[in-house]
Amino acid sequence: SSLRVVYAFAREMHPKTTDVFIEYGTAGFRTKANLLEHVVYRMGLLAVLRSRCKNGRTIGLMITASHNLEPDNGVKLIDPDGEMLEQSWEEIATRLANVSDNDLESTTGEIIKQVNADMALKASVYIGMDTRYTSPRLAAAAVHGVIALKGTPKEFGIVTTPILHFCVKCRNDNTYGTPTEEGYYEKIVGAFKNIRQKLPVYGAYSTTLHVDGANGVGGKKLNIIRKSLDGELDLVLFNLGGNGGKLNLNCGADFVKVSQKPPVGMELTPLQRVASLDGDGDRLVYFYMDEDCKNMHLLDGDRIATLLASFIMDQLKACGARDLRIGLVQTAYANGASTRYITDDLKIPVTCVKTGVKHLHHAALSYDVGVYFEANGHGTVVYSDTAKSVIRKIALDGDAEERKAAELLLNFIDMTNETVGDAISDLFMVETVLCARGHDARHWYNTYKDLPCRQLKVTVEDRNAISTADAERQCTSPAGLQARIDELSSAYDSGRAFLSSAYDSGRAFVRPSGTEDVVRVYAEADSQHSADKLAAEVAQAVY
Ligand code: 16G
Ligand code: ZN
Repeated sequence: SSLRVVYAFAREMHPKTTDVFIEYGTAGFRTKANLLEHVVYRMGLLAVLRSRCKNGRTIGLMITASHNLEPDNGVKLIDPDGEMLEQSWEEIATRLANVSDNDLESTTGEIIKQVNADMALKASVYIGMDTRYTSPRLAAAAVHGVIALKGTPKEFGIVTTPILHFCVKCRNDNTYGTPTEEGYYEKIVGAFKNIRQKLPVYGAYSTTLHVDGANGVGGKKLNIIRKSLDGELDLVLFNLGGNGGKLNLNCGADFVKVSQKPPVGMELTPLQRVASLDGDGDRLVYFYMDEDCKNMHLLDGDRIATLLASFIMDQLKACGARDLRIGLVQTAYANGASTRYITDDLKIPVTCVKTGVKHLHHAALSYDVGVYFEANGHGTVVYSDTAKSVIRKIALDGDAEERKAAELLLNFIDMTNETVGDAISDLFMVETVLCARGHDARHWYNTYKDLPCRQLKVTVEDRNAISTADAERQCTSPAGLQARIDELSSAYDSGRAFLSSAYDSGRAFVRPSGTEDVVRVYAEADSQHSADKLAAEVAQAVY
């Protein structure tokens, strides 16, 4: 049959050259780029099957390894509404990626039966890639995979991961926008400019923003956007990939968050607000240097979440939409001080879920307005249909003040990439809130004080010997480990006197990484010394 030819072609063009087992993890497949060609080809095949299972709706395929260094690469699939691939398909993806070339044909046949894909249907796959030098070759392998099963590929070239998510969503739901990079700018940047034209610049807010582009795709896109901002925001861009700057190397959101150091390749100015993106533009953190440029103050995902949630809540009050339920979603990595601030001061309910964007996104959908962020800077806001229609109605029938707040909210919603965390969209949201409040980075930083914390990683024989429950806050195996963690933690002070719950010891947890062969340890206490010590003790207990 013609499929025979397809599989023979795969063997020739994208042969499996390694026996190393590879798994579709929290963020798709990710490893050294030279081990990925057959995997990406097969994901091209799988994307076609997924599209057919979704009645021919468009599926996304993104080539990126996000914040990893240049030699790595990866691939992940995007479902029709712009969300991550449904979990039950991760196993299928893993199976297809690991079969031998000889078994590829029969395994594909079995999968077609298993998922009940109607091979007579059309299939459409949107393909994007980041700036890595290995990406074009992998994107070509994806295209071959899609064509092999008679799907229609459309290549977007170099785009941020969130731009591709946005385009997939728009292609399947044309009320969301136009499925092109230009359509994305039109909607997101257009909404930002609409708001800013109505907001006076006042107080401590300055329109100058420095940006660390991580030498990746996000900075490049901001450079395109910069020219159309009409002075509403003065972007000064660094780490755009020129001058020998290496992707994510000592720069970018992950480096800044984990090392708590400013990125290389930037001119550091005292008190200047800086936004740091990751390599594929789906994470954002801010920071500023103190007066003498010695200490860095980090404004991470927890800070962005609290800033956005408090602002949106104020606007909901101002437009009289009191029945809409706003909620915030975090993971165990959220700083305890942020959780305390949200529950006790903002009085917004918080849900804690497992690490990984899909878990946060899913939990956020249960609110009318769901704000979700990982501490590492990945997050966004999602709005229910009810929320959107209530706000639209107020924008028409409210009194003058209510209409004004509702109109601002409608623009704010348009500025949001609701499909996934998006550094560019988040950056415009943060700038809107700071401008509306006349605040600089110091005001923002002083809303609450972070608890000292420490992260460590431990290499063990088998990281999967560790299992967790309660959103990774409890360790259920090996036996006795949780009791030991409790015992160690209770020797420290929390430093965070909750109004709502009487938490008074230090806090620590362990979990197996979903992206590296390590166990991660997190500890938090009332001083840096205590946090460091607790983390070291827990790491010892794991080892
Ligand atoms: C992936 C996840 C990210 C998570 C990280 C944790 C997505 C798109 N990305 O990068 O959300 O924070 O993994 O890594 O889900 P870890 O399991 O190695 O700690
Ligand atoms: Zn990323």
